[in-house]
This record gives sequence, structure tokens and C-alpha cells, in this order.
Amino acid sequence: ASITELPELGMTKEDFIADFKQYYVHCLGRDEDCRSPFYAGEALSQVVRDRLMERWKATHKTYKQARGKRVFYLSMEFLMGRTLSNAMLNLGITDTITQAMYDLGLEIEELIDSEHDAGLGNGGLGRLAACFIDSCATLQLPVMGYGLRYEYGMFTQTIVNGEQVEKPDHWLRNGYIWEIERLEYAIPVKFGGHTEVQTDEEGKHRVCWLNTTDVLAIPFDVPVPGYRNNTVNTLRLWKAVATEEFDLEDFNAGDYAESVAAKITAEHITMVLYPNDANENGKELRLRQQYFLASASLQDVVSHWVKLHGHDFSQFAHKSCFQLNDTHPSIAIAELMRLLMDLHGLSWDEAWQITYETMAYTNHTLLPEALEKWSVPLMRRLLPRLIEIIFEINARFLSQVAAHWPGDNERLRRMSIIEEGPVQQVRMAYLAIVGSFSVNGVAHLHSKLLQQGLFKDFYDLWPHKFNNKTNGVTPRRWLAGCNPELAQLITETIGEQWVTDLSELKKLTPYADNAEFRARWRQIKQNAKQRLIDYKKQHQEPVHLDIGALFDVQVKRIHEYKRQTLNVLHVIHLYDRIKRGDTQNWTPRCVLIGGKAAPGYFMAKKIIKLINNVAHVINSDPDTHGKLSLIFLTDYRVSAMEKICPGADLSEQISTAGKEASGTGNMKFMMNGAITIGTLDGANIEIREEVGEENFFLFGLTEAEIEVKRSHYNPVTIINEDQDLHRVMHLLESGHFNQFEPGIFDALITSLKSPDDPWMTIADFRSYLDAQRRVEHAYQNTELWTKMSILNCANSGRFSTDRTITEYNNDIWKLQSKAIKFPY
Ligand code: DL6
Repeated sequence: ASITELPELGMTKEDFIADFKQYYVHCLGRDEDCRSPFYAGEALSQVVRDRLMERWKATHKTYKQARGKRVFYLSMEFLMGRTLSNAMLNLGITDTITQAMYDLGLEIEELIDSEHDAGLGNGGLGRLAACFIDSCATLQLPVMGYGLRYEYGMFTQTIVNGEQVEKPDHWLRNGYIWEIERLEYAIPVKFGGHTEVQTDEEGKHRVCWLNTTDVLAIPFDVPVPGYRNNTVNTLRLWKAVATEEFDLEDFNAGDYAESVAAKITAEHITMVLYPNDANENGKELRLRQQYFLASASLQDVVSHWVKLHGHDFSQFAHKSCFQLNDTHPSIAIAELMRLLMDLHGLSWDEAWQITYETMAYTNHTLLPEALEKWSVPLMRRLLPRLIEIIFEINARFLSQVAAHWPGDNERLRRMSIIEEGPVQQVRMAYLAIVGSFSVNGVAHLHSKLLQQGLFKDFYDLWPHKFNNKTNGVTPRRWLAGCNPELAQLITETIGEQWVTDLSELKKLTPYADNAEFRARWRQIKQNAKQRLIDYKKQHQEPVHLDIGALFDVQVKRIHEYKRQTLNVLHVIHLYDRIKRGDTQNWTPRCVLIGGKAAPGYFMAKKIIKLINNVAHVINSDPDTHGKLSLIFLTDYRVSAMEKICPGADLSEQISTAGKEASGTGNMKFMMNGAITIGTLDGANIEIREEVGEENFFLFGLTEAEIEVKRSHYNPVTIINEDQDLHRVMHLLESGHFNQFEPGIFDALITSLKSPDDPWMTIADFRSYLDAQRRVEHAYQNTELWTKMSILNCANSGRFSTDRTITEYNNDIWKLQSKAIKFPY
């Protein structure tokens, strides 16, 4: 008998109960005295994982047999969150398992909540990668994710005296049940050393990269289940380990510490996720991480290729595509050149043709401070072979530019991959554009601004490379999973097709006019608000939250361009109105703000402190009770958003126009029936187009207006001419919110009042206030508000990653979907 042949695992309640007991008792060694939901959660996860494992193998075999094209999604971040509930949902076993656990006296919610988030990302970019691989599996596309298995994920945020304090997130402390270590596929990655040209037996010259310090990349595979389709794709995360346990020579010579230090240096590579979302930091370790990801993943793919096709790479570009999630993995372009030339003997031209036909680059930001550059001396020391290749790519590219624009030396300087200066720098975005056949932005406005601004020279040269792929979110996690009550109502009303075809939600439109349906919709929103209150109570000190109040929510990374400060200015204005007795027809409001600041981002940390100080003053003033509260939601993360977005009434998307590439939180809120107050920025524009202007609270200058106004922006004059704003600024400047901490908000105030404030917060204040007034009136008309809420959900179909991925596939990847037969 074959050692891998097993009977298929059952899917009945009794099967689950029997397997659960087996794991709980025999594998984990627990008994009924163990009251910790964690171990029950672990046992249940094992039960579910077994079911995935069978389908995972079938998927693998199907892809192998088909020998079709594959896509590899390279990303430094995969912000997966929790896995158990999503796996149950996608396997279609949630109800049966819930019942099985109930029969055993266990509360499924408790088990689900005992799982630690896999927080291997900062925010939008990492979560997008997670939603993408969910959709790829659901669409049955052979796409594999490649990332890093950070020992420490995104830090845990606590608030002490109103300030953010970071705690390391050792998420692997209790193991990670969902991963499978694949030691048999370990790969060495080179660093340091030098290069030499050597001549082989056939007289051919080859560059050799010698004297390197190698680090071993060990793959850990995580299953990525599609929705009820038996597909289970793979996310492969690399862990860095030393190639040798210790350097034996050093060890024998008595230099024990030295030999251990080398091991530690190697293993540092995947120790920690850099917690910066919109700032490149130029640290050597970060470059090591990037190269480690790129090299391990490419070697993995290439060695798999060689196993199947030998050294014939003629079909490689037809059969493989690497999607680069921002510039972070874009060193892959030079690495593929290296592998093809130095290891497999291809000529430059052959290797180049394959490389640029295989690579596709997604840009996620227009902010100049987030555009990566690496110093040439650092690269030369760490990756000497790669920098040689980059210089050669650049030389050949610049001669193309010179041929296109003869004599235009200024353009050559502008477009060069190497930036000249006291220290030469490699412009990674330019490398990514030159080395890719496709370059995309993540919302219409963003893609347009890339073409007309940041990458204009490249667009002029290669317009055909540029395209747009507006972001999305997976409706499995962000509606079916996080809002089961609403999902149930939707399914009852229009059938269950919407889960895999979100455009079906349009069928809800007529129900917006049905009073009975609206009443049910409203009740579900109320229930979600109650759960949000309970969640908040569980995790933070109690603050009175009135369920009838408008839940006004802004959760995302804290950044000046996202303008949490504008939100706070509005809250201070409401407080000022209450104190002045201007409360006729008042709409009670609870403002919830959450998000993490990059630990080194001074202003973002000040914003958190401001929110907490203002919250303290407002919430402890009896005059505000029943009218206004402000709450900072600590430690915002994926699993928190799953509780937050179903309970939101109003979604704050208030960035300075032209600064937010897309946003994806805006889509999650919309899907769950929150109404957006927002600027014409990123995907907000498309959200408004879909839902109609009457169901969106628009305010603020457009991107074009911002750029015109910038040259003569005078916030002090605006403040002096606007009584409400003047009073708000006076309260802030008087120290009312920092009575025993003089001066702590000076930097924030100075920046708001500066004509050079890049975020132009003051410019949009009045328009924001007016929009908030419209919100208040609309919320008082309960029936109207509910109708708007339903229409937001009904028109959110475009923002499913199923649509986004279908576009990536039609325009860039061109994969065949593959049905998985199960049992295989
Ligand atoms: O594309 C995903 C996400 C967008 O929705 C956000 O608008 C954008 O800010 C974010 N970008 C980053 C920047 N990182 N880099 N580079 O996270 O991407």
C-alpha cells in the first residue's frame, strides 16, 4: 500500500467531534480540566487543517500535471490576520463545526478569538496581498505567494498616558498551526564576497560570485483555501537560518561567542517586520531582507523549472510571471538576470528578454518619502554581483533613452536608475519600471498621477506598459465572514451567488425602498454596533457608548496625509458647540479613531497623543454625555477591523487629495453599509461614482485645486476668517487639552498653521464641517440613512478583489483557471 494513501476525511458533525477529541486529548494532552480556549482552538484548527491538507495536495497535483503558466506574487508583507474562521468559511463547514463545538460545551467565538493575528504587514499593502491570494484561490488561478516569515510581526500597541508604547509581537511563541516546514526545499542565499570572471571548459566566460557568506532560506508553507471549490493554493514564507550551526573553526579556536554571533547575524534577517508603512528607511538589514526574499523565491521557481525543462528557458516567460508588490522585491529583476546568466549560461540579451517579459510591478504610493533608494556603496558591499548587473541594465537603458531623445542630457539624468550625488543611489522604482512589462497603479486617480507626474518620462517612452488596477477586498473575510448576520439577510434576499460574484449585490437596490427590509437592515446594524461596544469594553477601560449615536469611524495607519488631525479638529468643534450650548437638534455622535504610528514617526505619535488627550477632556465632561464621545481604539489590526467595520455608520476617508493611492478600508466599510465622508482621493472617487453622489458625503479640494492653492496657501488667514475654526485653534493653543503638559502639541499646531503644510488640513476644514453637518441631518432621518446604507452595500460589487484579480489576469498574467477535482 502507498504510504500517502489515506481514507478521505469526513465532514459530518460526528467526524469533527471524533477528530477534535483525538487532537485535544492525544495530541495536545489536555483534559476537561483545561479551561483555556487556546488549546481547544488549536485542536479545532488541526481538524480543519487536515481537511485543507487533502485538497492542498490535490491542487498541487493538478497544477503539476497541467504544466500551465504560474504567477508568483512577491511581497515583503502578507497581513493575514486569523486563519481558522476563514478556513471554515471557505471549506463550507462553519455551521457544522459551530454545532459540533456547542455539543462539546464550547463556544466557537471564544476559540476563534483565541487565535493570534498573523500580523506580517503594516497596513494596506500587506492586507491587499492577503486579499489577493484569497481571490486567486477562489478564482482557481495557479498563483503562489512568496513572503518572509518574520519571527516578530507588527508591534502590539498599548497606550500609556495617551502615548503609543510599542511591544514586540512574538506571534510564533505558541507555534503556528497553519504552517508546514519544508526543510527539503531549503535554499542558500549569498551575501558579500566579490565577483570574478572565469572561463569554463567550453571557453565561455562566466561571472562567479565568490567568498560569499551564505544564509539558508527555509520555506514554511501556509495553505490558502478558495471558497468552496477544493482549491488550496500556497503561501510560501521564508525563514533565515545560518548555513552551519556554528563556525567550527572559530569554535575550536575557543572563539565561541564569534561563532554564535555569525549564526545570530544570519537569523536576524527574518527576525522582525519593519514597522514603517510610508517611509523607506535605508537600513542594511532591510536590504538584506529584500534580497533574501527575491533570491530565495526566484531560485525556488528556477530550480523547479530546471527539474521540469532542464536548461531550456525558451518558454520560461510564457509560463511564469512575477508580480512585484511595490519596489520592495524589485531586486528580483537583477537576481533573475544573475541566475539566468551566471548559473544557466544565457547571454545578456536572452536573459534580458526573459526577465522583462516575466516581471510586472505594482506601485502603491506617490509619496516621495516612500520611494525606495539604495546606496550604491552599500549594494556593492552586500550584493556585488547585483550592482554590476544594475549598472549594466542602466547603461543599456540610457542608450535607449538617448536614441529616443537625442541630446537631452537633462532627461538622461532624470531617468537614470542611478541617481548621482555625494553618494550614488539606486532608484528602485526606475529599476522596477525598466525591468517590467507592466506597471500599474492601484486606483484610477493614482494611475493617472503616476503617468502624468512621478513616472511621466517613462510613460512618454513606454505608454503601453502602464495600466490601472483598482484595489479591492475579499468579500469572504470582509462581509460573509465578519458580518454573518448581514450576510444571512443578503443571501435570504438575493441568493448566495454574491459571495463569489459581488456585482450580484446590485440586486439589493430595490429593497432600499422596502420599509420592512430597511427595518431588518437597521436591526442588524444595531446588533453590530452592540458587538463593537462589547468588544471595546472587553479590551479597554469602559467608556459609555450610546448605541443610538452615530458611529463615526476612522481606522488606518496614523499619518499626516490621512489627516486624523482634521477629524480631531471637527471633534473639538463639536465640543465647543456643546460648551456654548449650541445643541439644538443635536445628533449624538461617537467618534472612534484607531491606528498605529511608525515608531520613529514623531508627528504621527503626537497625533495619537492629541486624540487621547482630547478624548480624556471630552469624555470626562458631563456636558458631553449622550451627545459626544471620542475613543481611541488601541492596537488596531485585522481581527479588530472584523469587529469594527460591521458596526460603523460613517466611514472617514479624509486624506489630502492626491495622497492616498487607493485605500481599502474605505471599501470594507462601504460593503458593510457605512456611508463615506471623503475627499476626491484614491478609490473614494470610484466609490462615489458607483454609489452616486447623493449617497456619499463629499468635501475638500481636488488634487488639481490643491496644487494650484499650494503656492499661495495661507492657513493663518483662513483661521482668522473662520469663527468656528478660530475657536477650535484657540482651544488647542490655549493648552486646554494639555493643561499639565505645556507645549506638547506645539509642533502639530505649528505645522497646521504653516503655509508649507503639505497636507493643507486647514484648507479643507470649512468644507469638512459643512459635510459633517449634512451627515448629522441625514442621520436624523433614519429611513433615509438606512436607504443610503443599503445602497452603499448594493453598489460595492466593484470593490471585490475577485474583480481586481480578474483584471490582473486578463491584462497581465493571462492564466488559465484550473478546476480541482476532489478526491483527486
Ligand atoms: O495598494 C494598497 C495600499 C493602498 O490602498 C494605500 O492607499 C496605500 O497607501 C498603500 N501603500 C503603502 C505604501 N507602501 N509602500 N510603498 O502601504 O497601499
